[in-house]
Amino acid sequence: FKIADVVASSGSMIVVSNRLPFVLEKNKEGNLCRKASAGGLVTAVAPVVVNCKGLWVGWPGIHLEDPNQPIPESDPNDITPTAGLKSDKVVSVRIDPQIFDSYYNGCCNATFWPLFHSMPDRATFNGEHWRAYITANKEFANCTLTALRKLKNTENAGDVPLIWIHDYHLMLAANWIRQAAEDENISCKLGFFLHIPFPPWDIFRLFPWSDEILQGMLGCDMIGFHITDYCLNFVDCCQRNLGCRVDRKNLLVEHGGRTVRVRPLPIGIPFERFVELAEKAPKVLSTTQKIILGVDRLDYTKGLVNRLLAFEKLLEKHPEHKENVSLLQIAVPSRTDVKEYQELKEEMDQLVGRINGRFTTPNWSPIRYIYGCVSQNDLAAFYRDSAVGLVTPLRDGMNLVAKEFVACQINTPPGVLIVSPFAGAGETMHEALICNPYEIDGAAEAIHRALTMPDDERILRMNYLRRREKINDVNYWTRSFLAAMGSLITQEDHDEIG
Ligand code: ADQ
Repeated sequence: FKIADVVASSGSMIVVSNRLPFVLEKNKEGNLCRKASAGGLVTAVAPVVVNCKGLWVGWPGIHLEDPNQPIPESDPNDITPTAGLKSDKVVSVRIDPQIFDSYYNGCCNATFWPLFHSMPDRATFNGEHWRAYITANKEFANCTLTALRKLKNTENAGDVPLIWIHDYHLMLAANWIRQAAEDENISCKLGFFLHIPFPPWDIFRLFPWSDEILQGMLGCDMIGFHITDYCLNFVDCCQRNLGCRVDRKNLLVEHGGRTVRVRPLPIGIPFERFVELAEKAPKVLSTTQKIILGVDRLDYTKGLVNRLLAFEKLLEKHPEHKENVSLLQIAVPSRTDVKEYQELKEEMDQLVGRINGRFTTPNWSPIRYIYGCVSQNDLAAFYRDSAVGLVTPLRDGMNLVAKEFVACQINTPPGVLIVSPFAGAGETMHEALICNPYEIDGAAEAIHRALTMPDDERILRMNYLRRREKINDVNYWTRSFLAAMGSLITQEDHDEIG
């Protein structure tokens, strides 16, 4: 088949994620309405769900008082990919607010997030949070089973539906879905994708209920991670925790009489959309200085403190950059009700103040710090007009900012990407400058090298980076997932069926 022609999943599809692809809000009149999400994942997956008349199971972003309250249809002016997702294709999961808090803020964000990013000292281990995680996952599994039964009784009845579960919030659901579906004689294929790293065994086993996590995930037929390292970590944990027979070369795990496939499926971005944005976006930076750009959620995994220290070191060691470069750091507020995130914000505010206080002259400030969201247009203009893209997480599943920066480099000469080896993107974007964010001197030197890189080297590196991301875009990722599940259908097949 021609991979570019693939349009849909061969059967119907149920996507399960913590959040629905839109959130519900109350408007001024007190009526519920949808607010679209613009993330790459939604852009890529929503059209496939719409095309194959599939369903999306997730939490709607607010705790609805009336459990029977219907989901509103999309606004007629909505042009986002989720607009085609009719309300009867959306299954909204309702969870008791207290349980939800322990599940989401507790187990997901205070335990799995730091642990899976190999930062065990930041992780809390709490039995109540774990029990809430089990309860929430059961609820997601029950809602998915309801959706599955619904599909069985519709026009798609002959299909083997594909259930695609996303991320660390839902690592237990697959096994329960599989068991209940088998009991009721409903066929389905189960796939899982983890958007964050899967840690090495020595870290993973710190979680007191780690066996249950593996058993939950092994309910799937196929499990996808961004890169091979995470796949190998997972396979290793299955062998050492559960004693499974494994095949490291072919990434297979035997469990409960079944063979589960494990696959590296590095996520991409909607490349052409970012190119278009970069072509159209008006200039927002009016400056003669070269801009070094950082764009991140304000999260301790993103290495923001180390980045500011590296920039300070650059100005110390290479004073010729003073008044000629500025660091533009955009930090998106994230998990603002969690203490650690509030402390990080404090630390950033102080550090920015200290460095600016130290170096600012009447005509120049070294750091411009935006704490907030920016529009997609402005984001594309920032990416396009920066000389250096600085992506230096301490640990990151993939990192889409690195890819979006590259897509927007349409000017000649282009900018230079610096990326941490501890991000999935560092594994795949070989022509970027690689910099270890833990070593401040080395990171400062990497920035200096980027700022002084000859044009022909910039062009060569960026050409290769752009070519790879253009081919391996987010649609390619979705198709690769469907292919790995054996659920791929080409344009030709589609026409025949149609
Ligand atoms: P995140 O940790 O959220 O994702 P990342 O991959 O960098 O991290 O994605 C952030 C997204 O937010 C980007 O698409 C970016 O454009 C957007 N964004 C950032 N700042 C913004 C701003 N100020 N205004 C508007 N938009 C902004 C998790 C994992 C990653 C993995 C992704 C996808 O942690 O490692 O790459 O999922 O699998």
